[in-house]
Amino acid sequence: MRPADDALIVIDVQNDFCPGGALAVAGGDAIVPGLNRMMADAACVVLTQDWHPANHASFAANHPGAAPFSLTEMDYGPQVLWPTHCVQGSAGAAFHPDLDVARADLILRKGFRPAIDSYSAFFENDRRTATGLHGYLQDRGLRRLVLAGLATDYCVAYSALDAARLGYAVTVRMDLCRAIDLDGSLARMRAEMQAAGVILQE
Ligand code: VGL
Ligand code: ZN
Repeated sequence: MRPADDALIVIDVQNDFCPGGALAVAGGDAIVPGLNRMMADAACVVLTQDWHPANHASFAANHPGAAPFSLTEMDYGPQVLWPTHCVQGSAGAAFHPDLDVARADLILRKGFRPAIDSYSAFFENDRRTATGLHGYLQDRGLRRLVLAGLATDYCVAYSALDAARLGYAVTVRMDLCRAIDLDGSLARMRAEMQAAGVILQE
């Protein structure tokens, strides 16, 4: 058994991030059996779900002439424009069918405000608008976090960096993550996580 103050945060294991999905991450589905085994032992399990309205500002389709995976400038800084993905209530936004969703204590949805993206499970991309997860974990007295899921270099890394900044002891199970790796993003985010004191468990 894990110590009672450990929480497992499973990031965005949704159909659109798995092979065949709208923003497929190579091997995204391969981590599901390992995640299910980890969840079985965890003192607390939180699942996050990317959950965008159709008019979401992170979708290239909502920026006439913009190509998917190009960069734009938002009020809060640079933002990648993604293929339309994880639209609220769609099949792509559903969890991978083999993920043991019944084991979750909390399902946290993020990215539902049309004008702002939310990679991190803690703060939206302005780094100030809170999702409420910190309050939940604090109320339960959970100080040590294990993170896994999709994608390593976006939602997992941003969550890990925010968690470290908030004072949690953070481990990322790299073997139970898969990356998008856009323009060197994986190497960059690995380095940022290490510099922030996040333990990367290969
Ligand atoms: C994610 C890009 C856009 C992720 C979510 O889950 O890593 N990446 N939305
Ligand atoms: Zn998204």
